[in-house]
Amino acid sequence: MEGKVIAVFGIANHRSIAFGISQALREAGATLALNYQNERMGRSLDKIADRLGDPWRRECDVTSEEAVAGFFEAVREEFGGLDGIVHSVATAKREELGGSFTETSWEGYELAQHVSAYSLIRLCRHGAPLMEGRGGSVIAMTYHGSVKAVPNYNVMGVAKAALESSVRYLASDLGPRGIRVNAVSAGPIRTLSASGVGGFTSILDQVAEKAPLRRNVTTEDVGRAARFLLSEDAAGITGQVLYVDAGFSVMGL
Ligand code: 1JT
Repeated sequence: MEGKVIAVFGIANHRSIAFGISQALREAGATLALNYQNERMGRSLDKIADRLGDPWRRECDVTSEEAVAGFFEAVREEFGGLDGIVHSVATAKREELGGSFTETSWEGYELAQHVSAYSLIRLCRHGAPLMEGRGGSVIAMTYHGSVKAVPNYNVMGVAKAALESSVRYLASDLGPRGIRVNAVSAGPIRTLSASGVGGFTSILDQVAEKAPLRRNVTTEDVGRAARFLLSEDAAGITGQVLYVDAGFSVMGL
């Protein structure tokens, strides 16, 4: 990944999936451009930035068209172009990750869709011009609750279904410009987001018991798979969802 510039969206702390991906990319010699959502998240990113070689970073709320345009303009000024984008951003109201799916509010649905799914389209719209003619690669993080009804995942499952479908449409749209778009479907990982989910420990234990590999996945596992999709080794792969879940999703019972 030497000489490649990759924009990574979604590092909240050292437990973040985006942090694991960033470390894997850096180990392979990539140059990183990171976002943070707001000033507070910027300060928490400052504390772990040294572990990623103090990379270039800029505030960018993915729900703002202007902020995303500004981020990629700044990347163009700093690096002159871009080779990849990592989308590892999602939000849902806590009360909607649990309880009755039928009670999902429009506000909660809209928020989950905007932050977790539509934002990928926005990143591609503004990022694709910087990747033109460089064989760009985009990845987005997803979860199996997009294709199966997983208790409590609720509104996020619908947002991830939209995200995975968007990956296919973006792959179709951007393929002729030499840009690949894929998703990585990770097994459950204890991140800051997941810590707000009731019963998450039990979810992790059930996966470790039932998955073919008899363990949970780590951000390092996900990081290496993500790096593969961002690299030339995956030059023939686009529009796919690659499962990194210790095999859990292939089990029938
Ligand atoms: C969000 C959260 C997106 C948790 C997420 C997520 N994608 C995966 N997880 C972990 C998870 C959560 C549940 C689950 C399995 C995995 C929380 C904040 C909003 C975004 O249920 C089996 C509920």
